[in-house]
Amino acid sequence: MKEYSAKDIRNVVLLGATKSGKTTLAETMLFEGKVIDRRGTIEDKNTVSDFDDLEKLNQRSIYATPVYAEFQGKKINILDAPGSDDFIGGAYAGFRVCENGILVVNAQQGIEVGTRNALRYADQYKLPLIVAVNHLDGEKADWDLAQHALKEALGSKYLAIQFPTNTGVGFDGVVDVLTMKYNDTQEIPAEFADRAEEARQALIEKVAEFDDALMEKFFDEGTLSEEEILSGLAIGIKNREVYPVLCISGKKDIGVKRLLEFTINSAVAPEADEKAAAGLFIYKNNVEHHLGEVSYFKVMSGTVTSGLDLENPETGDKERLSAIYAVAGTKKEPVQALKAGDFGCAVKLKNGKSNTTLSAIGSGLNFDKIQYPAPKYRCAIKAKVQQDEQKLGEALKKISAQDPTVVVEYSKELRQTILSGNGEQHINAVKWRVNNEFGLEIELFAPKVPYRETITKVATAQYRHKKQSGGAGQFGEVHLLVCPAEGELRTKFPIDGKDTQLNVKTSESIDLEWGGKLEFYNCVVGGAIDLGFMPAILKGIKDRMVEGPLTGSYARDIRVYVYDGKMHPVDSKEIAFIIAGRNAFKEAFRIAGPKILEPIYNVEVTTPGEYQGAVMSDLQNRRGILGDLGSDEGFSILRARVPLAELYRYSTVLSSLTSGSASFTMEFADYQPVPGDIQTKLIADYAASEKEDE
Ligand SMILES: Nc1nc2c(ncn2[C@@H]2O[C@H](COP(=O)(O)OP(=O)(O)O)[C@@H](O)[C@H]2O)c(=O)[nH]1
Ligand SMILES: [Mg+2]
Repeated sequence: MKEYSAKDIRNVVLLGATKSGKTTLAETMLFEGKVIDRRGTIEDKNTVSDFDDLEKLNQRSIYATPVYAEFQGKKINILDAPGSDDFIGGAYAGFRVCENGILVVNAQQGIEVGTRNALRYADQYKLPLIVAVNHLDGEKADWDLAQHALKEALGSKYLAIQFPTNTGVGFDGVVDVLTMKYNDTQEIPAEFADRAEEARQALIEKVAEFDDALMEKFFDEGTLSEEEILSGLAIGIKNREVYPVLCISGKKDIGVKRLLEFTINSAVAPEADEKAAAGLFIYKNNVEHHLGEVSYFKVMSGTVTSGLDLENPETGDKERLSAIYAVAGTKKEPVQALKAGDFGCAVKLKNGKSNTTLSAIGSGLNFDKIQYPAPKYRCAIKAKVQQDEQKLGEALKKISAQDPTVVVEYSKELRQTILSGNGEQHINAVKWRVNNEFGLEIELFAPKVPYRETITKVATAQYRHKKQSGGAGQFGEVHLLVCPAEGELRTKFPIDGKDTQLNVKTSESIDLEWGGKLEFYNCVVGGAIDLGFMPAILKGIKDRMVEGPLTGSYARDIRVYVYDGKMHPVDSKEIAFIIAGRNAFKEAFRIAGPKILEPIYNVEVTTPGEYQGAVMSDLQNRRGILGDLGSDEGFSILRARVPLAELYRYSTVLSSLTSGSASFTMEFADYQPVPGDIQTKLIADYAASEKEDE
């Protein structure tokens, strides 16, 4: 392969709804770009792009796969991104490393949810777009309908470059009003001449708007030359003022060559300096048959050559690129050099994980990372057989290093491993990989909720620990009072029926690791307990707060006053006061109006207006408290405070409620008491599970 400079490179990410034909288009582009000499199909499971076992099994893209085409002396790097929100991580890589998007629209479906999502992402990531209306050969292809829907969705950015002369199974003609040719090289048939002329005029008027000089010329002469149209178009595309629309059938290889040519002429080239210090950014990492670990990168700066020594600027680790390749899916061609702006891969790197920079030693170059969306789906995971737990941990670590949208963490509090991802299908894909690639059987289930416990009233309790075992005995007695840790410090309480003034001798306020606090006051008079035993009593209380008396959850926001007790001159030891402190606390807690608190999340749902009612009532059924309602370009934005306990599988439910057209975010807000009936049930469940453990 020849070496390409940035001006001869175009990087595009294919976007669009699932099944709009992105992978098929990539295959045809490869074919037209002479990278392959035979086209595979989704049905035959032999496309260059969907080569992963899981992709073949599902007959759809799950990961972003880079391919390329060489055409008219230029190179187009194409990232075939998955269309569904469950696998959106791959598209995020595309937004980071591609200067352009090609939005594939299915003419049999019109504007789909996935199309709208892609348009939203393009806005968010300021990605210039070219629109390819595909499936024009499909039985149900309807150009008028597709065109109408596109005009509505793209608004003033809509700009027709082509129109089909027929659609459906016999589709075989495209008029191009930029080249003024029919099917690339032929004269436009007479019957379409007027329509072509009209569309060309609209095109010229539109592109004149993008540049003052062109506008002047257009006013003077009433037209623009081919070259001027192209230059205006390039400006409009780059500034995202226009989304040019072209017509294709990826499957029948109609219009694809012209789409490549259009991309070369009009899409944005990477801006990068091949003479600067070398630096590359790894946007994807994968384990592949026969190769091992493959790191896919974009050269961000300078020229990357095989044998080059680089470093990871974050760790200082050195890394030699023993070989580099140009990649088209499974096809990897060794090359000597790749220049700034180009795509490639390397194998078996030590620092080869996704989202890593490797740059010239000492250059300090470190490129912005891909900012993945926060996970939307959480579940607990465990190995079916206990002995596999360690292997499972290693497998998950590998999977999440390749796919950073898979997040794995062990929760000490819940004693569960929590697996999070973009959606239920995403998590199921992880399950499949763990099963098939690592040979482990696993179970996925609802994660426990991190409840908290606290008290609402004042209560006192005392406990005497006494043990006579042969020689030395154990003795400790603690009297204490508990109350909620809120408001001013109170020192006067009714104790045993009389008003008692407590004298605080020493105090300690502890910020608990799990949130909230414990305040501890020593108010013992007359040396009833030695000062030296106070830490033991405190330890006993803290131990009990780790496993709250109601449900075994962390306790928080409690004041404890130790106001009396007893010692024994010989048998009083630390252990005795730990036990006495723990039990006195438990007893007092039990009668102090204990409450279970649950985590509440701020949930924000963005949904097409038509589903607003359904989404709202579903949130209410989840005990959600609705907040203010907003709107944004036809979408409703609903905000609600919802208990975490009610949010398991929410992404799946929301998706089915709205045909996949809504998105949401969730963020921890605070802890609130659970309703009485739920508290009763949680306490009963905990008591039952404790019995089981005995
Ligand atoms: N009739 C027709 N079918 C197509 C076309 N492009 C793709 N398909 C079919 O549509 C389905 C989805 O295609 P695929 O390339 O996997 O879509 P992707 O999900 O966007 O990558 C497959 O069955 C393809 O054979 C096309 O231009 N015309
Ligand atoms: Mg695909």
